[in-house]
Amino acid sequence: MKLEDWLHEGWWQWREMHWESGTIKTEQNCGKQMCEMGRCKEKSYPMNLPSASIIVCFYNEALSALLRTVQSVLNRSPVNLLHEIILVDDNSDFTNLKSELEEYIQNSLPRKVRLVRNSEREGLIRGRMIGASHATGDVLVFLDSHCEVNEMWLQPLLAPIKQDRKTVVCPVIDIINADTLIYSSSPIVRGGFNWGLHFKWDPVPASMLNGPEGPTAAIKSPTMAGGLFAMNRNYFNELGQYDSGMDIWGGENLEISFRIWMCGGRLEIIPCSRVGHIFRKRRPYGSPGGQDTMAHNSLRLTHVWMDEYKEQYFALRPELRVQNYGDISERVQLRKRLNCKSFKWYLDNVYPEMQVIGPNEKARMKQPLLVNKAVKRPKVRQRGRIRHLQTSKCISAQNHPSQKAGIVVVKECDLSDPDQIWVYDEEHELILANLLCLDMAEMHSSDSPRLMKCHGSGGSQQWTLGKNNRIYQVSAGQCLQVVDPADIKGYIAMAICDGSAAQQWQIES
Ligand code: UD2
Ligand code: MN
Repeated sequence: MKLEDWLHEGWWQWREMHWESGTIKTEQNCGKQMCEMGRCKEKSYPMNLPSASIIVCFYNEALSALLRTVQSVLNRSPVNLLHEIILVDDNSDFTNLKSELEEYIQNSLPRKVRLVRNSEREGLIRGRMIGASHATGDVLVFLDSHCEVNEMWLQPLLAPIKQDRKTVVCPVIDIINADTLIYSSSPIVRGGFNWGLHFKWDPVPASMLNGPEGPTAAIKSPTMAGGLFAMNRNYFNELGQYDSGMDIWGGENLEISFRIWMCGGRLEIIPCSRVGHIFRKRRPYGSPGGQDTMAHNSLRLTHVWMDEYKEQYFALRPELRVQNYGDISERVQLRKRLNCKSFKWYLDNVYPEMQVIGPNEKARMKQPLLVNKAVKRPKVRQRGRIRHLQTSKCISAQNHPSQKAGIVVVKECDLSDPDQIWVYDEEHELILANLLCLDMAEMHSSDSPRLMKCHGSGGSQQWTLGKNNRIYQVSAGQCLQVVDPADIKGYIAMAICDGSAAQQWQIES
């Protein structure tokens, strides 16, 4: 498929998904606000926007994916705004990333594209800092090395930064399928996290989509996914770049998100800027010593930024209380010097949806919204068995539906068994046997969904039943699927939506 076909397919699919995500009330066939997304094309931007330095750090990336990233930026960014593209090779050992890449840049790409090589593996965090230190444009735009930027992607990112240098912006991250490399669009969601310090997607509060600009308005986001964002270069430096004590992969995205909000900036997702990213099923590389860098990096950010709320993390990861995380004094100094607000302030003002239970429960004012929700049960939309079309089996509790944290599996449908009856309600919850809610486990997105007490605040318990008979998990951005239709254990997991038979379900009332 040609680049242009991907693009158009992206726009259409995205409209459909937006419809389906259910965050928007629809009118007539197309849904007033969804149709209004076409208004992105009508938006105009100032001529004299700041110039952009694109930073792409890579380690053992497929040459084709790296070039798709670079080429799409060259093709789809106005020349006057594209100051340079800086590629940082994080000491890859793929042979075609050596002289072949150098020759390609030399012979086939404009001088704006530069290559910096790390003589040792630094990881993506220090790698980006190295890239940024070579940059001379007004704004830094970070991209992963397996992206395709869409048409008109850059101006919508630069305009809000021109208006306010302390605004940090992210495009909507569309999906490039890891097997077919086809580009398709994502619904509009925003960034959150859980107490395991994993990033997650949250639905956007309807009030944010209902302003005069409709769904094309910038959306305040508590966190960023990490890979794709734009930030004024001087502001990046003033705000302390990244924590250079963080290794290889993980955690830096929450760290910079907390830091931006707590130290006087703001973070937004810009619905009119769209960049595709290849979401891989697993990370194709490890860390040099095999260490869990996500835990190391999360520990550092916990100790610097989370105040007493670090107890939330340790309640889930007690073994990390005693783990060494290196010297953080410089980052603690930075927080003082920038006069940053408390983590409690962040939770109360930027992420009030975050639930605090256990250690810090009393310290924090309960959100009245959540209290109300718990009292009133939402209306039932559908009631019945959920059948997996391919195997003709039904979603059931692995053990008993009253067992908290028990997983669900598919079993033979039993029409006389009330324990296989689900309720789908107007809050998008799926409740089994009138007892517990289907919930995406807090810890790892690859875990099976579980039955948990209904909390009434969406997120991990919010599901939509949509096109291709799929069951879509809004915060994970993934679909429910049977792991192996031939396996009698009937395990269910979350996976990237691909419309396959393993992901098709039906509620039978
Ligand atoms: C997400 C982010 C990623 C980063 C990560 C947390 C998106 C789309 N991606 O994971 O940018 O914030 O969360 O840390 O939001 N790389 C190196 N050296 C290394 C390892 C990785 O240069 O030692 C490069 C890699 O080639 C890629 C980038 O860093 O270009 C991000 O790595 P990833 O794609 O494996 O991360 P991803 O998308 O799973
Ligand atoms: Mn990536």
